Amino acid sequence: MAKTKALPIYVLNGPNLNLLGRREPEIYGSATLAEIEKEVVAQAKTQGFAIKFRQTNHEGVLIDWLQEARTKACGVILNPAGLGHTSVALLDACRMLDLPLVEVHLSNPFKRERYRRHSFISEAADAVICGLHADGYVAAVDALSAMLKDRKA
Ligand code: CA2
Repeated sequence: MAKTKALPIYVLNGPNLNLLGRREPEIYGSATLAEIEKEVVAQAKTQGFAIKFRQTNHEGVLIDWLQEARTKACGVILNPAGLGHTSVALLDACRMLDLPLVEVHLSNPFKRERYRRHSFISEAADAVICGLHADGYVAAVDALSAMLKDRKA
């Protein structure tokens, strides 16, 4: 029987995260998104997973990628950025995933403004990691990898 290639983990990033590393390092850390991608790819490799790492400033694009993930990914790591606090449409797309989902925030939203304390995405996420800066993405890879290996067992 032909061996099927394992599907990648999708790492999806929302609005403004393309500017990471240039402002507010005390809140978000000093790594750029490109540096985070490198770390995530390296960590995933140690766990035997490939990564598709993307960022968009557009809600609809993020929804398209989540819909794509349903058939093209084995799991999703999502930093919804500001959309996590506002978007029911993004939550609906996450609910339709039927794949393990880890929500990541670089900062700790609970330490910040009140309006950042609620995330729609958390209602659909299997795990939420926040406040670890770039290390949170690496932790998310480990968490997702453990969930995927549990599912297989
Ligand atoms: O802590 C996170 O990862 C956030 O998802 C980042 C969002 C914020 O609205 C959420 O409350 C928490 C903001 C992303 C903005 O990204 C930049 C960070 C620093 C410099 C430029 C952009």
